[in-house]
Amino acid sequence: MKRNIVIALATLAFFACQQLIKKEASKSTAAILLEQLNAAKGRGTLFGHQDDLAYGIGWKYIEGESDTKRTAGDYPALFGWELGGLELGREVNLDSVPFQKMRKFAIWVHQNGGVNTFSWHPFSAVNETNSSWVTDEVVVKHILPGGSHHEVFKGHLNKVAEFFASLKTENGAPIPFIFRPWHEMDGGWFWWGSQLCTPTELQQLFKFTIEYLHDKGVTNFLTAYSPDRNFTTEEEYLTWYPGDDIVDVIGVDNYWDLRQPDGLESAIKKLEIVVNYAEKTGKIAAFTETGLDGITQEDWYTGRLGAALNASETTRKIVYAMVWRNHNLSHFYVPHPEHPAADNFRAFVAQEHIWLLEEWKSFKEGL
Ligand code: BMA
Repeated sequence: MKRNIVIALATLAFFACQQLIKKEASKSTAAILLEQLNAAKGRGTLFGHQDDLAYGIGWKYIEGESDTKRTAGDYPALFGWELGGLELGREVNLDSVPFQKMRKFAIWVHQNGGVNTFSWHPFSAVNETNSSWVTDEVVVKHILPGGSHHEVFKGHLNKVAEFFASLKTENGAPIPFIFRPWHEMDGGWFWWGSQLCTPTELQQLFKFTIEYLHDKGVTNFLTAYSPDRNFTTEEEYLTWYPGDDIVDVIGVDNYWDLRQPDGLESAIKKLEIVVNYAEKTGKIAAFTETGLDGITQEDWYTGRLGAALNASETTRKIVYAMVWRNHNLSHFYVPHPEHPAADNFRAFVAQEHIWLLEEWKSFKEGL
């Protein structure tokens, strides 16, 4: 009798184990990425840079190059890429990065342990000559289901879906990434911004975008919500929020507060609102875009960004912080090695809680 019970229990344990193994095996790499980022919460913040591998100050498309690496000795842990122009079938994005190269960079990033995030500044589906920054014409209402340009917009999304579907390793495994559409909607500078659509319309657009990609079979990604700095309460922060079922990364873009002489407190408060909401909903929080163009304040990295990220136990739960691109000497966010802010940048990334690629990789190995 006893023996039978032991055999029955062992059999049960065996099947439970099999189920667990199966479940682990079927877990998407995006789900794994989410777990890893979640584990980083409170331990470290991944440093991110837009277009880091594509070009920098004085160079373009040199294999292995990176301004972050040139100045600080290692690549960023997170890499931002921009899709604007893809929706029109162009071969290069609005900052002249060929999508063929972007695909290769993104795959390299994944294979080398980094994280990819994509922004999208699409042209208007109502008038395809109008960039994201043309704000003299209503667009969102017309591209929603039932709108006059909904079909054109679906064509734009098809292009995005095709590109995302092509992000695969040699074995055909889809690589995970973070998608961050319709950002800074609380500002007035994009056609999906607060001057030209209502919160409900934006939420519908956001939801439609994500669900459409899912329906097209593009599912291996996390979705980030990132309004700009125009909020002082959680309720205001959530004005444009499309829902907990749509969003994985609770983000904020904020350049403004960190360039005001007395803006640090505001920036910290906003990061805390973001983290508190992420904590409440079991999601992760991120400083999705920031930076000081030209880094005109030498100690901006430790005195501003570092100070904000390290302000409290709450802000230390920000899992990544990304600065914008290094276009040229009049538009850049990571200092080149001889720049007056270079030492300070090195001091910033040397802080224990700020992670470049190698630190992120060794953290993951310890999980
Ligand atoms: C802006 C600037 C532009 C660029 C756009 C999209 O912040 O960097 O030069 O075209 O982002 O990447």
